[in-house]
Amino acid sequence: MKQIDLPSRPRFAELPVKPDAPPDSAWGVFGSDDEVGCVNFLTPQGVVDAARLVRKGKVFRLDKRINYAHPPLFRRVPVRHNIISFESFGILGHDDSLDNYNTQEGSQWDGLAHMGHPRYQAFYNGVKAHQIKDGPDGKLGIHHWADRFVGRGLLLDAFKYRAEQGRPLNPLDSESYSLVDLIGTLAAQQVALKPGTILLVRTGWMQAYLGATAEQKQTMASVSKLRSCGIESSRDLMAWLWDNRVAALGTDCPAVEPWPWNFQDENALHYRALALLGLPLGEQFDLEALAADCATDNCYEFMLVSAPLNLPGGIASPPNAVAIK
Ligand code: UVW
Repeated sequence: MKQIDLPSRPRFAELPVKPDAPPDSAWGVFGSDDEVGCVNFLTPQGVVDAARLVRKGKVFRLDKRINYAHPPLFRRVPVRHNIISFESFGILGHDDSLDNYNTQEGSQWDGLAHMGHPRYQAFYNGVKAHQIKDGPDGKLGIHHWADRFVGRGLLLDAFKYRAEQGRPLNPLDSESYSLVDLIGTLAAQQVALKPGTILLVRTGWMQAYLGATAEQKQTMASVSKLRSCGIESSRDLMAWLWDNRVAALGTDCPAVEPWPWNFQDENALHYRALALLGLPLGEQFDLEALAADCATDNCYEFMLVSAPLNLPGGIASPPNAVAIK
């Protein structure tokens, strides 16, 4: 983790910084070989400042349990957990293994190798698909985040805000939270975005999913039948996130943006965030207990510690994240 001068970085309106880079892209801002994108906004000073947010010793796990979604979304295969006995060695003990573990089966960070841009046929910083797939230590791998994902976390309870505004949103429909909603939530919570914030937005999807019947969950596992709320995919949203030096955007919904999203649409949030800005996207986080606590003490900021898998060349990872207040 290196010290970077956050204010000296270009504003969104000044992007791109390289003549051959796509519009609205941060390619080259952190160097031509950079592989972590907006995670660069997490700095040593940010870690120290985040530690000062720990005041009452409460820890909130932000990942759902593995296999929480039954069946998993997006046709991902359930994990099989095997417990292996040491009996044959004459020892009372076990180890275990996981079969079919898809790093995106549930709570997850999408890494920068998850989605490339359809027009430029490239991932963040111009990386090509073969650079990701060839070799055990592929470009943009999740292992680059293994010791970088610590800083100030901020929860925006947009679901609560919309309900309090008398404009409740159905999380199990393809409705959008707008940038105006997010700014309104910030104002209602009387908090500010600061450089190097890991921004978590509670959309209400996880709560609604957990309350659904087994039959509804079966339907939601179908890619074509799933309907989910999410955050709007607009240029203004990207400018707001970038200009505020947001390091990552996590949510409790399946795709950050509403599902279904149009893979042909070059303006989709996945392309704008992952491929152009290098902004990590978090999905299916469990923000329920954290949101309840924040509503109780009216403190929506905390230290966030996430230790993604140290998997060379990995595409995504369970966040292995805790919020500490
Ligand atoms: C897709 O959007 C296809 O995947 P995810 O939502 O897991 O990033």
